[in-house]
Amino acid sequence: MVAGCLSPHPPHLIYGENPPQNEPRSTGGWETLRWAYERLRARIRDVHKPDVLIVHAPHWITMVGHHVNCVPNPRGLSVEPIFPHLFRYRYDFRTDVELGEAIAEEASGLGLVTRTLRDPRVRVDYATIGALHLANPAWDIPVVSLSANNNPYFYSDASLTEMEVLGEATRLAVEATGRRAVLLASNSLSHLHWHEEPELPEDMEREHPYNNHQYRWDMKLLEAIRRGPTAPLRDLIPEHIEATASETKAGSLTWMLAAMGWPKVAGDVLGYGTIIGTGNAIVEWLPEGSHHG
Ligand code: 2X7
Ligand code: FE2
Repeated sequence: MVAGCLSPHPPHLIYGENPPQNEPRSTGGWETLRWAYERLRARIRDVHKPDVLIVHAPHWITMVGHHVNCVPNPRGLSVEPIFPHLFRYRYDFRTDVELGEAIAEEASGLGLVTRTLRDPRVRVDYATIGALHLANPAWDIPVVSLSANNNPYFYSDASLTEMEVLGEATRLAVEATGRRAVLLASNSLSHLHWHEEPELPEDMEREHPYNNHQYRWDMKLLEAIRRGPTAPLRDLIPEHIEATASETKAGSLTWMLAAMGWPKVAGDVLGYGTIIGTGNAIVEWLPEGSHHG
């Protein structure tokens, strides 16, 4: 495990960047977040040099258990169902099938209902593609993609304990296979958003926090992240979810920090900004005992 990243996926960030894989064209927008992602990319490419990116994403929803994509070469068109005018993205990437199978096996061994996905016709969701593109637009690093079990949305007080177990399984599998892995938690923070879009989606005059309550809570979480260590986040993440309808409810952030063993380190917040009113932060954590040279 060489790094863990909070790497949110709103389609607006890819739309604003105009990569060749995405059909819609924009005049830009959300630059400060996109520049933060550029710095994260450089660290992944030049410093971490991982063998694999492991992503947990809230819009690959599985109703029963946790699924691991073990399709060797997923390719197709990923469309954002609410913003198809912003995100229609052609993807084509490699899966680290051996590691994916190892994670599924470890997770089953720890008592989680787990399945491997083998059907190449299943379209990859935009939260998986979004985080992966933004972290590594060259797509030259193999991937393992994990689904989000939907139970937390049905049982409001469902704990994030299953994500702790999935994190543990991920760590065991990474260690057993000897991979250099970067983990991507594909979550936005505060998650209330506008219901009307400006005529020009990237009109930044209209972009600001949903309200000061949401913003203050995002800052409370980010201040704790910047302060470190990560252990207090175990309680603060559920409080933040309760206060802001945070997308971390889907468990990606908890999975990632658990996989890193809740390291006694501060997170490096590379950037924060809002997207249709939702809070989004790009954060990097290094494992205990390692630091940027
Ligand atoms: O999925 C998302 C999101 N998490 C936040 C903002 C806008 C769109 O999509
Ligand atoms: Fe989302």
